[in-house]
Amino acid sequence: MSDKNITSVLKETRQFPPSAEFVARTTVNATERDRLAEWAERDPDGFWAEQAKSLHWTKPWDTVLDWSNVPHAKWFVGGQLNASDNCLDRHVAAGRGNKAALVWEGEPGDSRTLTYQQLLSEVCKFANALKALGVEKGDRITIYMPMIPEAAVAMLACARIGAMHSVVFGGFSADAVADRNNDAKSKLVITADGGWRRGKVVPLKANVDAALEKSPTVEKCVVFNRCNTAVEMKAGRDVWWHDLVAGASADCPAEPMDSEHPLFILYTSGSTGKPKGVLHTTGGYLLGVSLTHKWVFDIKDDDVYWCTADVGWITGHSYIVYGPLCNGSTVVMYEGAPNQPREDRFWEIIAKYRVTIFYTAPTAIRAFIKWGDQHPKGHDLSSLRLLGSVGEPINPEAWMWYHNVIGGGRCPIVDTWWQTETGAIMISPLPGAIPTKPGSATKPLPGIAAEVVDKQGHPVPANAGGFLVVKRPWPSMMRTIYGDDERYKSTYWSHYPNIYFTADGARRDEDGYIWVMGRVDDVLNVSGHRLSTMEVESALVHHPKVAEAAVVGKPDDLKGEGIVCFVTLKQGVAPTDELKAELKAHVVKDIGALARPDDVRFTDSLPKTRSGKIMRRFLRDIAAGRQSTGDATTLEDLNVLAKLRADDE
Ligand code: 6R9
Repeated sequence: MSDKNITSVLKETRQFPPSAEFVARTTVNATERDRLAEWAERDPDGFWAEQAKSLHWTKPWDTVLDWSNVPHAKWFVGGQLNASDNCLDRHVAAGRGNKAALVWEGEPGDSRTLTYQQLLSEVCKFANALKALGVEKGDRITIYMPMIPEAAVAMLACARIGAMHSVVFGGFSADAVADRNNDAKSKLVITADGGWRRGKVVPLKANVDAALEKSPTVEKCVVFNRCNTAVEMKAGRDVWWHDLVAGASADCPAEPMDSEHPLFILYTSGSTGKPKGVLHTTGGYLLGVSLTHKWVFDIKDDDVYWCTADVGWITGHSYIVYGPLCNGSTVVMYEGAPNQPREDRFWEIIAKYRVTIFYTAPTAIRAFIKWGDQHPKGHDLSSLRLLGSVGEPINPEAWMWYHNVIGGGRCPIVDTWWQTETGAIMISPLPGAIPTKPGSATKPLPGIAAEVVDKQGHPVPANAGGFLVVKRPWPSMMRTIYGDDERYKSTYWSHYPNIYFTADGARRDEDGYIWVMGRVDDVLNVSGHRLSTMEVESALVHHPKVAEAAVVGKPDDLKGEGIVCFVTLKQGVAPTDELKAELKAHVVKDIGALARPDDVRFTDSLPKTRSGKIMRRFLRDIAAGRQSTGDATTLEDLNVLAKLRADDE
């Protein structure tokens, strides 16, 4: 844990109960919520067993939870199911094949709708194509795609045959793709020539070409033609998606998988070292995402649901693909940027498709506020009935703007707290069951034993700060870090015995509402994306002119946190502005554009403790332009601090 103080300065007293009209239609009202929460507390296994009946199992389970090998949970042991069958075949078999599954809009304005029947047939063809390429159950497949329906098709095709997908966000660099290929020992990469972003084509295939120079385990690469750009196709390795599926049969029965069969790996940043491959398995994950999607979004058959995340993040996995499709919902998917061609693109999409549920991130909301109310006000947003937020704490003022300007004062807001590791939403309002408070994710969902505790693991008194933990296993929890059980144990389970450590600080108010305050480790939250200060430091130190680097976050009105790098140079290297630009570009090449430093500052030395640890607390204060309040008695050389401050002036 870092030295960040967990103190909360938020004092927010406004409350917003759902309207009587919303409550009248809701799936889980206050009474039902209390009943579920009480049941889950009294009899967790019985509660989860009953919920799991909502999935289609080809073989029933024998044991609900096996927690004998802590912290590696096994859920619904002995049961078999297939995620792709649950997301597709089941709805088609129930006569809902003609319902729209994906309503997609490309950035240039092209659009496509795939019904459940059509999506099933695309998935089957592609699954057969993967089999023809030699993909087998248990193989790892990297997916590096733009936001097009084929990204979902590729994921579901893997699930259908039991291959584990590892989706890499399209904004990551070639080096980042190679690292993930190598860690997972991927056999195949699925990509596109490119994808549209802000009117330009992101060269995905060219990045893959560079990555594959350093990815010895990858044998084949499938390329979808999205943008009609010229790409190099390496003979014997690269194949076009359209050639593969042209001859493929649309008949590919979903293979029953054990409940604990791995469904996917998703890499995320931790406080140390390289990104971790968070592993999720089939039964528990699918239950977690479908149940929370149903409860939190109060989903009805006629809803048009839009989550603006990218499938490269967990939010895209759980709330664009698996959760909503498992519930048979109509999902809007958009390829590009929110300000292309103009700043009203999202509102145009909501009006065009009559979106009823809209789920986005605080960083996007802050950008909308900056762009001005005229953009949403120029469109008919009356179809909206529920709004969601995810990725970072939402500032109360951004919440109020979202509520008034986008929600017209009538839509409940679900502020959903969860993580890549938790798989599904953990703390959130059930919109028809609880009054919301701007900035609070309210209470843990029924079945989720989240608490705020002190360093010893004791619950803290009302309004005191503490660490957010989860005291009981839950079905969609991660099972391990791929290939590194030890790191899984030490990262999440070594702070408190048998208790999951989230690395977030929080407080619980006098009504039992939880206010998440952000990370207590060295993980930054830049525009809702997780980045480790260590990763950025490693990238910098990797540059031949850099001796040492310390990276901290600083408050940023739009991005939440900006990246500030304190760099000491090797002897004889001149600290020039050109070098600053070069170092920023170097980080982008190593990790991706999402990690571009906002500020590089050269310094002769970094503030350290006597044992040589960099004192980030001071650097954070300097980066934010604050006076340090903390204790500097352990600082090795107080002059360093004075000098860094002087440099700042
Ligand atoms: C889903 C997702 C997880 C971290 C998490 C926390 C922050 C996410 C939040 C929130 C406050 C919310 N976070 N949702 N903080 N309120 N509603 O974002 O997963 O990318 O793994 O990030 O994001 O700090 O620990 P992931």
